[in-house]
Amino acid sequence: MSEALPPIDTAKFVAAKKAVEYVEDGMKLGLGTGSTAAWMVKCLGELVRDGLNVVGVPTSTRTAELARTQGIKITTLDEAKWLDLTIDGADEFDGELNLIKGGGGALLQEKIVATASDQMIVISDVSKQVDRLGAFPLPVEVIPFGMKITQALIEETLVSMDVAGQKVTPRMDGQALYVTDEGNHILDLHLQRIGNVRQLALVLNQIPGVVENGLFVDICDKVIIGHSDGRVQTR
Ligand code: ABF
Repeated sequence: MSEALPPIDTAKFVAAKKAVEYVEDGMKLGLGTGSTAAWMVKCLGELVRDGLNVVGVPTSTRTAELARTQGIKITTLDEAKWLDLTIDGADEFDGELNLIKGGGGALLQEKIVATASDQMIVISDVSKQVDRLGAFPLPVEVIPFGMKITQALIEETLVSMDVAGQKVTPRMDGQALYVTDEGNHILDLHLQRIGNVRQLALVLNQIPGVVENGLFVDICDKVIIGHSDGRVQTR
């Protein structure tokens, strides 16, 4: 299957294939969002068609649709109550397994689902591995009401924390503001480099209007890194 794929997809596929080896019969699973997570849902679908019994909680409408087409049973997080394992992609990960997520716009459900899981495995190609988070714009989900004020408060906060870069841009979907599955918008924080990830994650969430930020600190347990030559590393 991987031989016919473009190199980047081979890397994503082999990471996804390795990750589903951690899935056991009877597990309740968090199903991530994005192109890497989509490979995982497809790999999981194959296992389900071979008799594996699992139930999945999708982190977006996109993933829910894909899971359904793969024949994977899905439910809500409230129905599942707690999950054994979440497998998801990321936009960046560092040596301490802190993540930036939300480039795909699903960070809120992704963070709730990952936090409600015994274990979170991130699957990624090697390009997302960084020494320090921040080159990828940090997504922050905000409610539509007073969004410009929320943006100004975020900008002030970044200045006071002396975070590099500090450009904040509303995410667009064509001519319109991007709308998340929860009916919110996303501000992308162009920071270049985040010094204190833990502190920034806490401070951002204290700003009124901010629903959640895309920094995942102390949530990820393992990263499976796929390479375009088919090699897989685990951190
Ligand atoms: C989700 O999908 C997101 O948190 C992240 O933004 C994105 C990664 O997408 P891809 O796997 O397509 O690079 O995991």
